[in-house]
Amino acid sequence: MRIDILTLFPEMFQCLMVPGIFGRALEGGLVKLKAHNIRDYTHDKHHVVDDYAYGGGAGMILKPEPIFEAVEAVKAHIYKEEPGWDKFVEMPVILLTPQGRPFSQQIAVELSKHAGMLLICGRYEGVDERVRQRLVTDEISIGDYVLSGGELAAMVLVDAVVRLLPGVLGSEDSAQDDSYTTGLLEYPQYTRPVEYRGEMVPEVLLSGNHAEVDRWRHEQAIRRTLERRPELLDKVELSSQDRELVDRMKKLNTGSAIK
Ligand code: 6GU
Repeated sequence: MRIDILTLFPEMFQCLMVPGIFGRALEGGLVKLKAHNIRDYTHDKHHVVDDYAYGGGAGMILKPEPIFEAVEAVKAHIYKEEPGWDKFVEMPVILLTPQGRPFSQQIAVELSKHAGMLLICGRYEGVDERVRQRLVTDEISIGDYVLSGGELAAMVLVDAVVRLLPGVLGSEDSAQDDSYTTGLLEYPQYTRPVEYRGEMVPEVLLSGNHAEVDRWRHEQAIRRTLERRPELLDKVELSSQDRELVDRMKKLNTGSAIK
């Protein structure tokens, strides 16, 4: 996948180049990531990218011209450089903004199917509305809190998407069992030692009985989801047995507190 990011702070994306899952994907050529400076697409002497809001008010607004020109230049460059790409290859152009639709695993899965995406990092104070009207195909927010710019949000999105690409995760850390892929939160995990500061690893995990282990984990995942994120249970498909389990847990009132 090819990922192009338009930002006023391209250096921020250097931090993705560290060793790890993402770094491996970059090095192995599974992902090509380029951060472009919007400022490079200005034409005036002072490289001005923002201006006062019409109608008044505090906060500077990102001007439309450098963003339009940056998107057009980057697209033209991609069509030239990437074999098989042209303007008919659908490429999402995503504005990262608190006003966007809430990011989710489902959106990450959708985006991971594209050959490329172009991310525009907005600034909290605002982006000229014509960028929304004429340039972007999607607007995404990563949660209900305010960041000073879209850069960190873009990194969150990029990480969630890239780890879904075929070949990025080894078989040992498959994305298949992820919370939010199964629709349930993860069950509790333990490693050695078997006793630590008086706390024991649950007996069943030491038993070697895989069917029992699977059953325990599944129950724990349901319990944890019920306790912490009950609203997720409404969206996931559960067997009638699991539904009964949930009802029993609710009756025992274990659903009220995080344990
Ligand atoms: Cl995408 N941008 C900013 N500035 N703040 C956010 C956000 C994005 N998502 C949550 N908060």
